[in-house]
Amino acid sequence: MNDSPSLEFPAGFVWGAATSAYQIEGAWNADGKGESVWDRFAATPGKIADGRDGRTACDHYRLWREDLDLMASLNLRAYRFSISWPRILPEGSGSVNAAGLDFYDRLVDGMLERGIRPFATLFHWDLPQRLEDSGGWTDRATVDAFVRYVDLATRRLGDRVKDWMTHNEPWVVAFCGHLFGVHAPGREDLRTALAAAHGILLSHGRAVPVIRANCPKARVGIVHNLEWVESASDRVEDRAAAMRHDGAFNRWFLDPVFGKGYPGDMLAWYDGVAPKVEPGDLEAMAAPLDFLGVNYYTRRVIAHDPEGRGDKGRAVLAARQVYWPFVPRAEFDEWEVAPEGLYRTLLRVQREYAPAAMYVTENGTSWPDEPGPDGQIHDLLRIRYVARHAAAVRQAIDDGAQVKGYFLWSLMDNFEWGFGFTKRFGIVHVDYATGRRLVKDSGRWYAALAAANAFPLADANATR
Ligand code: IFM
Repeated sequence: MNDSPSLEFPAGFVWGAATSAYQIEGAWNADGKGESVWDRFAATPGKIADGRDGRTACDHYRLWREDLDLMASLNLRAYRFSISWPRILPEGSGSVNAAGLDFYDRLVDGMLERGIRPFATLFHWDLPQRLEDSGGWTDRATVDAFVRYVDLATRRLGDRVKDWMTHNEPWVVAFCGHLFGVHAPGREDLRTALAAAHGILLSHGRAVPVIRANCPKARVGIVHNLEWVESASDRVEDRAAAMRHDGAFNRWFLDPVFGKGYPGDMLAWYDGVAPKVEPGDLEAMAAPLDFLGVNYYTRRVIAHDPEGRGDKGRAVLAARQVYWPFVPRAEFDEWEVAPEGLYRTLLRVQREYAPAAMYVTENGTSWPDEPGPDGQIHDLLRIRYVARHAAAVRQAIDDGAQVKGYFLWSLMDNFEWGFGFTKRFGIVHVDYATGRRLVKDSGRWYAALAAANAFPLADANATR
């Protein structure tokens, strides 16, 4: 930190870090855990960039005490983690694995002992394989099974965990997993993707009252990955393409949760493949929430393109992404570094959906960080990225967005799904051969921010 003016946050603003079970726990079949779709998918040759899988990952199932100590040493007073459904119900439904529940029981106690507030995500993509075998999210039996799993988890932990998220990024599960085939379960069909999205949103809505019944004073939300979308030009067809991208990516998932049903323009676009909506589905999906979790990483500039340039998702939308050469891009998937998009997204959500509160439940950036000659990791690009996005959050709060906290993705480097271990999002480096954790410069920077509830403005607007 230096002597420049400081950007302060409202008292009580929550600073935390996020992870998910499959990405860090490892112990894929320990103590009675069942197989998940990610165990199966990652073991399938050709699916993961580096050919590796999450069997061991960061070995957090074994090293969780050290990891919680590390969090406490970084002044993190909140931790967003996810619960592995197949650790608790190895077959998705059926018999309960007591050892799985015990693990999360100990983990939650460990957080509370260290003054860390648990934010629990109930589904971060590791569907029990047995449920996938009988139709997965396209099958209403999976919705019923999810509600039972949520009942079990919240009965056991609801006396201590008060902040609950049903799902993480339904768009990714539905589209990456069921249309693009790059995530588990690896299906490739638009109708299936939309049916899966429907099952996920329905399971969210049906789980909300169960959480409230089991957990007095619970604060319940869902986490959506949102993108700021801009049209590549003022041409009518480009604007329409940008509107479709926004419809498919943002509104398809926000509108039903906030009681607006599916957006009419997208229902028309998806004519013939739209999901079957049964009586009561839309009402269930619109169960009142206490907060919305916003995962934000990038902005998209979209142009009309009937071919979609070989990109399956955009081909479905007759659109393509345009990269403006003057906009910086991150290493990961060429995501634009666009903090203004976070600012605009938070204000847009506040204006159009009026959630009671919002958390930025994920934001971060990956770089090929390795220790330098001095044994340290000087990840200045990550510090700049986080500072700029935090400044965007602060400005959005000033301008009326009800944002109550920020969770950095991620606490530590971990298994980045189809990219395997080739991407490092952590503020803590993990040596996968030894399991050794090493705090990066960004970790120390974030710890100072969390302690002060403020950071030097110069960190956000430095030009180098
Ligand atoms: O690692 C993922 C996380 O699981 C969900 N949100 C995006 C992150 C980075 O790709």
